[in-house]
Amino acid sequence: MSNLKEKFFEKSSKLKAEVKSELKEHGGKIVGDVKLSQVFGGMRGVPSLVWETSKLDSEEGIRFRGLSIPELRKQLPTRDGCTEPLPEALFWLMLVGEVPSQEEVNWLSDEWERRSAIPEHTFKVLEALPKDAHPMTQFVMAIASMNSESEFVKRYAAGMSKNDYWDPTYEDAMNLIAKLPAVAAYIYRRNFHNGDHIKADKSLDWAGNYAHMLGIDDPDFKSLMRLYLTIHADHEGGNASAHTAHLIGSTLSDVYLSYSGAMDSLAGPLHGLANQEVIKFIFEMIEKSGGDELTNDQVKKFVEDTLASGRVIPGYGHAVLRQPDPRFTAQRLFAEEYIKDSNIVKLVWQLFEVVPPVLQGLGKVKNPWPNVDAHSGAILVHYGLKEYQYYTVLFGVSRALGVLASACWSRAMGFPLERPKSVNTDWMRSIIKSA
Ligand code: HAX
Repeated sequence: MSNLKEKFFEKSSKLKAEVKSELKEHGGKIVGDVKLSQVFGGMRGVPSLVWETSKLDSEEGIRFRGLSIPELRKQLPTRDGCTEPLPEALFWLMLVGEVPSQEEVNWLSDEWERRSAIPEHTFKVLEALPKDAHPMTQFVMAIASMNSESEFVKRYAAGMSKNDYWDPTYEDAMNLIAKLPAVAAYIYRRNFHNGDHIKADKSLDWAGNYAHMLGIDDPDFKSLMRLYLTIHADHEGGNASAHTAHLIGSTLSDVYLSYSGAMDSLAGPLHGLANQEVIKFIFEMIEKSGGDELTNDQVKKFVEDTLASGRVIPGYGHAVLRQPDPRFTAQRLFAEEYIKDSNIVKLVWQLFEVVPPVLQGLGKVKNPWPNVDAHSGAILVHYGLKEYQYYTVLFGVSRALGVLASACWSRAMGFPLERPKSVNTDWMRSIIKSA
């Protein structure tokens, strides 16, 4: 057994036993009230999921096993002279709660490379789809098609003890993460580069190799990919994609199917598709305003016109956060350091000045600040990745790290089938009457 798998088994068995005895004694403790507005309001703030890998604070933003994004950038191992953290290191941290050594991270890069082969039929599935099928549709179908490889499915069919569920889930999670960059790069090159595919460079790390297979070998773009795939990896369990994976996984569906479902959720414009919507919005602003060097007044006018037409400002607002998203800030710092002169990046910064007061002025938006999706597109455009329909796939490659580390925890802890109570409007009226 590898060091990582052994550590995970040791830590999860210990926690499972502790939680079992704590729940036996304290399981009846009341943890809060639920308001009618929460029942009708997308369950905001209702504690109902356990997620070990990261925790979101509305003011401070995301922490991965207690570490903020600036702390990750300082503490996680790096490579090839690049100062950005390696996503491998974040996965290790999320899975076992320890910052890995350089040697451990190098082992994980090699391990994922060893597991990265994609079944032939997955390419056939992709080739059967029209070229203009949205990249997220292709990504979802490719991931689902690889469930033929699931160790969990094979061992469940052979008759596996509940106590062993964690083991093939770990194997499936590691295999799926390893395969995602090549699948995602295949979709990009198929759609936007006439199917001119690029072979993996086995000497590279997970993110560096993804950049290489996309066809952008600029070392700064590799650095961006390491940062991008790290900061998008997890955002606790209640966000739509993570929650979808958890719900599907709770039926004992394997991680290929549950992660494919998660990607269906990520593909919505209120969630991960917002990164494509932001850059579309910026391109539209440039076109309508007659250039990419605009005054703040011109930017404001475009923002107000968008709101007046009944649309939201993409990249702004959040269901939990109440401050600028630290993932936005991390990308801004990256752009300040690496990109000296880009009008499109400047427009992102102008929007940051203009949008919050306009949204505050509406008097209903709970968070007027930028979220993760407000910045990413402008940086990608700078490095030549202009095909914004593809952006959510990049997000989806990253999100696997947190969601699949969590899937391992859910299996190891033996979390049950998810089954919340639904109600109807008659119930609502009876509650109002009785109150
Ligand atoms: N522009 C205009 N109006 C906005 C807004 C925005 N960016 N954000 C919120 N509002 C509006 C809502 O539409 C809602 O209006 P109604 O009452 O008329 O329906 C009102 O303000 C209250 O909404 P809220 O409570 O502040 O926000 P929610 O928790 O309901 O929604 C969203 C959170 C992220 C969906 C929302 O802010 C939004 O639509 N933002 C734009 C899309 C976006 O950037 N999504 C990406 C979010 C991050 C993410 O998941 N990335 O993957």
